[in-house]
Amino acid sequence: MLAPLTPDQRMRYEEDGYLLVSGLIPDGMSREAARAMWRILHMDPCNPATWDDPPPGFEHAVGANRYDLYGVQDADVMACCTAAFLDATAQLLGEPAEAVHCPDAAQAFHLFPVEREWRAPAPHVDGIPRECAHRTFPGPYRLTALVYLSDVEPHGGGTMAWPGSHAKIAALAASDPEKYEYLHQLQPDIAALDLGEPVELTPSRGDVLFFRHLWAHGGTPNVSGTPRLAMRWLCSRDCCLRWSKTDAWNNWSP
Ligand SMILES: O=C(O)CCC(=O)C(=O)O
Repeated sequence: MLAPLTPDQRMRYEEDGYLLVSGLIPDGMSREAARAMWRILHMDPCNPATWDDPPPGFEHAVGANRYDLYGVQDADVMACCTAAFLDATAQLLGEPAEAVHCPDAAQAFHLFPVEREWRAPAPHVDGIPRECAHRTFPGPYRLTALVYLSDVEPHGGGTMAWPGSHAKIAALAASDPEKYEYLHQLQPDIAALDLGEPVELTPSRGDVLFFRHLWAHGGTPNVSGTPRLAMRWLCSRDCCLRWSKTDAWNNWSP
């Protein structure tokens, strides 16, 4: 086991509910993964005129100008799932490295520029769609990760983070287990909690954001001139069925 995280990083993950690990994906690997994403998008990173053509296979959320594609298995993208990444995952879970299995695909989710005023998003936790009927405890996942594949400047689509929110949200859920049996029942009452001041993350290419179940976060509008490229891992194995995403893919849930 490489044990890439320091005791201080592990402590911050426990306290804050998330950890942004700078440069966890080596520079050359994240560069090739970003190139692969542009190939898959059929767009030229240097030519904004190509950013308006709908890329094949992607879902497009018009308001956020966000493009999603499930099941990316390009070799340069999958190479970002390094031994160090898996070992960092194991460290945060407090488990031996062998306990963490590899994902077998990625979900690309890229935030393209929008022309509007930047506004902070409302906090949410993951796993809330009503149709998924995920129970609040133990939840569909223990830890998940976002991998950034571009450098993000302020108001350029960096994820909004609420440090320590997981503990406050868990306390709310535990205060009335019947009322908050399912995550979709808990989500509406999160807005009324005092979660403290959020932090707008400004990650760089190759950074990884790890976060735990019930940690509040939000996607922000990208009002910069540069697309924000990112991905999270998917898995087709039965062990990840508890956080199913599409017919073919589950969210990777180590
Ligand atoms: O795009 C982001 O930065 C955050 C995405 C998000 O909120 C989510 O995946 O639940």
